[in-house]
Amino acid sequence: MKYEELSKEVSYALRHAPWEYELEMDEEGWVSIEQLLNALNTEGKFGNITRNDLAVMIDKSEKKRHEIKAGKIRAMYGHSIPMHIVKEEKTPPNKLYHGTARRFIESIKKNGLLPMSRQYVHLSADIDTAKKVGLRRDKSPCILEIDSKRAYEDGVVFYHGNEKVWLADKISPCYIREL
Ligand code: HQG
Repeated sequence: MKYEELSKEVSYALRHAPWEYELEMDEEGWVSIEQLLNALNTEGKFGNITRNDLAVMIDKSEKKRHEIKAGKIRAMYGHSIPMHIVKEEKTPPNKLYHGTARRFIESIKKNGLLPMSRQYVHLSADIDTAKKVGLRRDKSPCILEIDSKRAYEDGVVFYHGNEKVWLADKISPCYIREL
């Protein structure tokens, strides 16, 4: 089983295009595993996938992107679908980080961090994770430090993605420092 490819397709379905797979998604992003398996197995690209394959896919992944509960599966972050996905509000750690490309810095310093094509701004719990995120777009990425404690005290809402990923609606330039 090609778990990495499967994970990419599941992310695509759950983050960006549930309608292409005829999935009914609730407001927290959960869909029925049965519906997802039906769609994937009708497509047939991965052979006959089982519930266990999805569990192994999650287990083998280097990032915790999906979770399974009570016959349902969801993406933990990354959504771009029009329907708003409700995330759990949570007190952030004092500092969070964001890795990005050098070419975006001028705009970020002026406009702050914006969700762009996703529903939330994605922040990293540590510098190493932020660096990996930034490397997707630039071989020498910039790391931004977010004063999440002060932002939170000022009323900015943070949401939990997974143990490494935090979400926010928008981060104003006054909370951002380039490392
Ligand atoms: C940038 C991956 C100009 C922002 C990762 C980023 C993450 C601005 C890009 C998750 C801007 C959006 C999300 C502004 C933000 N002006 N550029 N005002 N505000 N940007 O992919 O955070 O592997 O939507 O810096 O690891 O890179 O898929 O967000 O470069 O956790 O599981 O606009 O996706 O996870 O890019 O990545 P993205 P991201 P997975």
